Amino acid sequence: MYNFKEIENKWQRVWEEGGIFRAESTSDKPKYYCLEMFPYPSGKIHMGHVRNYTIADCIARFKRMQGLNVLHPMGFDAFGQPAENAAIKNKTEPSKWTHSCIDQMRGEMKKMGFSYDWEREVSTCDPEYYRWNQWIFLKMFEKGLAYKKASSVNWCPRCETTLANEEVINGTCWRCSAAVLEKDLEQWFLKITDYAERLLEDLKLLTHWPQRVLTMQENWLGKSLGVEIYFRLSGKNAVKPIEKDKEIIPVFTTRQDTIFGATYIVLAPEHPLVKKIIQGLPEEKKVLHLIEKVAKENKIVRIAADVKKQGIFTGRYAINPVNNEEIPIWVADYVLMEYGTGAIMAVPTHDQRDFLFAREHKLPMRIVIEDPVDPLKTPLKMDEAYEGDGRQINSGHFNGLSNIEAKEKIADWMSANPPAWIGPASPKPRAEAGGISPDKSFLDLSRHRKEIMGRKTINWRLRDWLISRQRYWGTPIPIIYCGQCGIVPIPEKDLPVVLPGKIHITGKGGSPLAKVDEFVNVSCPKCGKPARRETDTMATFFDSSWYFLRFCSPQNTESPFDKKEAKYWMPVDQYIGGIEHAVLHLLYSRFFTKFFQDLEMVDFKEPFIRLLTQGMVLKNGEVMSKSKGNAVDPDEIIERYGADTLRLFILFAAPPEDELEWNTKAIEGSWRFVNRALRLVEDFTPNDKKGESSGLRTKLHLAIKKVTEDVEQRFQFNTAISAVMELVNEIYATKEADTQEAIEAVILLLAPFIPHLAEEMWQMMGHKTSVFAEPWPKFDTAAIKQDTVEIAVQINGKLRARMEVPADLDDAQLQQMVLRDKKIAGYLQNQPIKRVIVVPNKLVNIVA
Ligand code: ANZ
Ligand code: ZN
Repeated sequence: MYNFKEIENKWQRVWEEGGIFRAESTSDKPKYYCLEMFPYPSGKIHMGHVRNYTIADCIARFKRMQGLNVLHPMGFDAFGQPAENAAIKNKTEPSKWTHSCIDQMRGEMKKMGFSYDWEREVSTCDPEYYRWNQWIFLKMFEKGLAYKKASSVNWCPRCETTLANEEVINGTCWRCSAAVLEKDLEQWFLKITDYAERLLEDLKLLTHWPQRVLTMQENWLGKSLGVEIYFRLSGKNAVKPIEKDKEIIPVFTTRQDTIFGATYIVLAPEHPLVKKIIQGLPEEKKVLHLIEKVAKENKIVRIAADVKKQGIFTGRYAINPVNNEEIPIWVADYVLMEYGTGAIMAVPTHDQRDFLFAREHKLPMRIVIEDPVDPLKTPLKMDEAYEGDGRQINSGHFNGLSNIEAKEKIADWMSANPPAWIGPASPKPRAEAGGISPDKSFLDLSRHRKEIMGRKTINWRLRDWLISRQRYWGTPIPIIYCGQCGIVPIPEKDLPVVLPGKIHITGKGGSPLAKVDEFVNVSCPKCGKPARRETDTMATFFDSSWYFLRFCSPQNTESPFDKKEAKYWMPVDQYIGGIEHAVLHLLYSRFFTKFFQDLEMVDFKEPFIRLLTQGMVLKNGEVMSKSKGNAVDPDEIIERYGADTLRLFILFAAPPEDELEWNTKAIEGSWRFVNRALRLVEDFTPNDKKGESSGLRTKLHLAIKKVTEDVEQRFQFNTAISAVMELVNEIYATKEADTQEAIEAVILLLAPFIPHLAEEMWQMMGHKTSVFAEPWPKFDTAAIKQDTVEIAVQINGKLRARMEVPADLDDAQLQQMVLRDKKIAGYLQNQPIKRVIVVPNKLVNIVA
């Protein structure tokens, strides 16, 4: 039973006083930047944090011992809504509450003995931090990347704030789970879509990121190669004429191979054409009613696969440019205005959503891609759409081609040829079926769509990033509205725009800042006349999109970060955090990095070279969490066993990327091992058992090799620790020389895992300097080589085989090994064995 409290306290003090984790860019050692995702300061740290930071700390300490110049910083992602909720509940100011949470969390991290360079700590709610958010925003504004637009946004009625698409989970708010609505508001956006191509392309550089994160990023960007096809509004049923240039309806499709199977068109309810084409028709009222209804529905819900689609016929028709076919125009909620052109051609036979919709509304269908498995089907016999590949049928001169080939051919044909209502390169309009007007004058009004059926386009799923929040506890957006000058950016010299204190937060009725007159009323920086400040604050994801750069020069007062320092430390060599940030935080950080690259503030493309996403901590198979009531408080474990035992347990229980099941017994096991290792040192007397040695030395060097490789190549801490455990057993079991070398190696090998006790043991062995100033032990290849020997195997005195076997096996082990060998068994052919003669490390003779 060792006094972990005293020991851990002592070493934490020594580390702090010695400043041994201070990172300096002047070193000539190679740098290593180890970073974990900085936390929201909710107050206490939970087991998920402990796991995340223990993994990172182990890596940082290991790399330091390997001779690298390590930067391992920590800070706090300190803006955000919980501080406002706490303010309402406890009548404390958000800043007070946040700072006390930060103090508490920092204290808990120190108790865990994490090797942070605390001199670099940053908090995003510090004006010296968020002034640079404002600076970055202004740079983006200057480059046209920050802009304001009225838009229909996701609105959480409970939090009374807008949400980014990413913050809507299954139609509900990610924070409070209320059903999300739509609302029209003037909002600030960042034009991340300008970077879509680079964000996609550079995923190729991220060869040390988990594949699933790369896939999630790729899907989020959602690049689609397709064709914009120009349908034409038919005059049929028209009551009022519309502007000529509105007569073309572009639709976006990725399946131009199915163009001959389009049997109707669907416009998004928000499509500007809808209200125009229905004017005066009997359908008008019903259509308007649907538009109104859908406007209130959340978009993510609208397109969900398991939600029933609503739609209605407009009374009007469109003409397919490839065959002059007149098909009905519908309005339905499953088409969104934000994607593509806000209009689709529906192919019910080859698109499942269209299929269900067409069945429901008895719309016609036509098969145009033949299912090779079931070629004779008619649409009536289909029970679902055929979305696979096959030969083109019912597709004019493309019949017989594979659809994959046809996709290319059709795209090329469409972009080079006029629509069917003009006729192939014929200057003379010909009479056409279906009462279609031969009037072509409209074509001149839409020049880019002139005289072609369609053209290839690219569509992205990625939308611009909505950063406005109607919240208090965030970075004020540095903009002033002047009646005369319009939108005026705040001059750089006036930054930061500081949040006013003493504010009354109610959680209701929009932005709290809008109610603070002294904040709102300013004079225009341009003309000096009375003007108003923007009262929205920035989404907190803005804050965390560049903090890793701030850590390179946290006190810099000239710019967000010092260029030279960033050049030295960045990119982050190892980033560690939760999979929940796989899309947003990582995408935004990548976007900011590319923006800084364009400003020539950094000279690399990607911020994080390697990414490790640690697994969840579970208890009884469920994710440990306060709300589930199954959380184990790290503090309690530290009280009872000390931080080292907790660290060892966390690292030993599972590989970092796997889930970790909490196990009280296993903690006991770690506790026992820690004590057992300590006893080894306590019992050691310097000059016992000198002499030439053998087995232990080999095992020692094998262990060094295993631990080094497991940690370095795969972060397999669990197998590394178990190798040290075996080595400790060996030392206990061996009564020979080399124990000093072995014990000291054990201490060094354990140092990244149980740093406090390792220091203590190192001192007990008579050393005066920190164990973390020691180089990581190197293995001796010669010592390992001795580990195997070649033996001869004879049967009845005749040499039958030579075998490589571990050295120093005892007779029984050696005999067993030889008899199990396939080749030997082949010679023996089940003959009864009379006797086996063993000469250790040399020979086995079988008498059969
Ligand atoms: C005809 C078609 C036939 C389609 C077929 C699919 C299969 P991605 O890959 O996501 O880009 N689409 C286009 N714009 C839309 C909108 N605003 N709202 C809802 N759906 C829209 O998907 C492209 C496909 O999504 C397009 O290709 C279109 O349906 C639909 F057998 O066009 B397709
Ligand atoms: Zn002005």
